[in-house]
Amino acid sequence: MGELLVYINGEFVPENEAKISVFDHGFLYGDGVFEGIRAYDGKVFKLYEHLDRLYDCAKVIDLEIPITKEEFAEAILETLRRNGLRDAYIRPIVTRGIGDLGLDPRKCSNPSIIIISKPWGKLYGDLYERGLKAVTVTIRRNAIDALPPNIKSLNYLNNILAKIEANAKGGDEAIFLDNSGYISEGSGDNVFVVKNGEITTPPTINNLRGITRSVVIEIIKNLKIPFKEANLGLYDLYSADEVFVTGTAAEIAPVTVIDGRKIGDGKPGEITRRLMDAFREITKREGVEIYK
Ligand code: PXG
Repeated sequence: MGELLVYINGEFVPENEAKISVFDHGFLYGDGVFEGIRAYDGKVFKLYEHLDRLYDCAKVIDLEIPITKEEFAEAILETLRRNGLRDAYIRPIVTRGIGDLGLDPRKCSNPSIIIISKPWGKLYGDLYERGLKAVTVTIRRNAIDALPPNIKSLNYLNNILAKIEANAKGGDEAIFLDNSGYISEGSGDNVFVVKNGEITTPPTINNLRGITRSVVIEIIKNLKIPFKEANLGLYDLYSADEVFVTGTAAEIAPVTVIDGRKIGDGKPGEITRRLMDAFREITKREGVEIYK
């Protein structure tokens, strides 16, 4: 396969020529929104759910995406076709566009639309079998009244600071608390806790409304496993029988150590495994066909 093509504002450009202006406010200020989507075996998983979130996030930052959702979906599918991809990671990005060096978004008249796609396998390699070591981090998740964590914006510095701290502490993933001390989420995934057969995850006021989170909640309900959304604290994390994280990149990943404490017996739990199996089945079965 030759060089992959990147969609930029309606054109397909080879990767090494895929460039954006230094005056784009996405670059200058992290002013824009993005998505991370996966395709499994020729089908894009939850394509319209990701596009709904992208358009909602754009609305929240008062950015009008200049093409329709249907056109965006087609642009994603066409990007995958031109690259001959069946299993892929897809990164749609919409920035405020080119403006001047001031931060006033009214100076930006044309949002930039970019779609990158790559072949991509498992995020955490053999950690799906062994489990992740997670660490809680000192840096708090963006306050909901400062930069709502529900916005999947190009400004990921909060998440990157968490990742830096996790790396320094030898963790595979960071777990954020919010300013009240409640569990928020991972640097790029949502957090679930299993205790006495019941699964709990925090409500989505202090974390991203993960698409994988929604899929996992549906699986939990179909399997008739007791479930609730509730605020969680450090106590609930450390004393859990099982903990796992969910995300497009991570899929479902067991967490077996948090801050040096073994979770349950220190091995990926039974319920987590059942959910991982069910999730794999759904991603095989469902999705928008790329090559019709
Ligand atoms: N929280 C945050 C902060 C995220 O960035 C999730 C939760 C999970 O959401 P989804 O909709 O994916 O279930 C995310 C998503 C990466 C990468 O390269 C990270 C995400 C998505 C795609 C790639 O690490 N995070």
